[in-house]
Amino acid sequence: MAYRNLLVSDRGAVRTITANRPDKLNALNRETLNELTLAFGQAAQDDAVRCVVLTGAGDKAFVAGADIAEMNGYTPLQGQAFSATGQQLMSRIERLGKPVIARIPGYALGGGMELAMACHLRIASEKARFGQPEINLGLIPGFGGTQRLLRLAGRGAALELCLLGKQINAERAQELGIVTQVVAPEGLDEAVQAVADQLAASAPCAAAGILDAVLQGGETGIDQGLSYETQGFALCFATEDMREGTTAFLERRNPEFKGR
Ligand code: CO8
Repeated sequence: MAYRNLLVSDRGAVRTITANRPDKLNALNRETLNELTLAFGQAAQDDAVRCVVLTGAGDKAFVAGADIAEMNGYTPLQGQAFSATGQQLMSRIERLGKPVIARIPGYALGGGMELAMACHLRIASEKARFGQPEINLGLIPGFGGTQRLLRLAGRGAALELCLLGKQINAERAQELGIVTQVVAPEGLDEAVQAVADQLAASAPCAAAGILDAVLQGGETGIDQGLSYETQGFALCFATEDMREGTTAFLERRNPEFKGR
């Protein structure tokens, strides 16, 4: 499928989706949000895709936020619809059932930081900058930022970043638990590729079970969360991959997971 604002490519079982508006620092307009929703829907349905990398074109930005020029003319109802579309996209990514890595070369601001936080792992260049600057525009985060930042980094960091609207560097973002790994700009692709390859080679049922237990189970009480874990654990016993993983351990060899 051809997109106007995205690039999509496959390398083995790793699909890379790139927001491709570099002249606007990959800002999310309505069309880009809709295309991302379609692209993630396709990635979810394609069994050959085991891991998704989400990034932005160029080395200056991951995504510098929602498109401010487009939002400037919105009515409240359009703002509500835009927020709902964005939140649906973020939930679709978070609940994809396959690991999603955000590759962050530069700015991840506002809706861009929210997009990165909807991914499961975040690998950033030392040059990356993070922030929720919506308050400087008379806005609040509208793509789930208040909730995901709270869960990732706690109430203190969520209030500090959202109320002060300031930017933080990648090192600080890592200290706060927002970023998984920080690397030199020239090492970003190699680092992302290594993690993506590892995830793509893992057992999909196990990866899906972990995502489900942590993300869905984690939003419930401890008993229900543990029940999510038990269900996911039990389901693995129905897979060839679980037999392969345990047999490979006993035979002292590396497992070869087939996604069955
Ligand atoms: N929207 C639209 N255009 C943008 C955006 C954006 N968020 N960010 C950058 N651009 C454009 C600039 O307008 C400029 O375009 P042009 O060349 O046509 O003038 C181009 O990208 C390059 O940007 P700059 O010249 O500003 O580059 P600098 O290196 O000088 O600065 C910054 C880089 C610091 C990243 C700066 O561009 C900036 O501050 N951008 C805005 C960051 C921001 O405030 N993001 C939050 C937006 S609000 C949001 O995301 C809310 C999400 C929830 C929405 C809920 C819906 C209701």
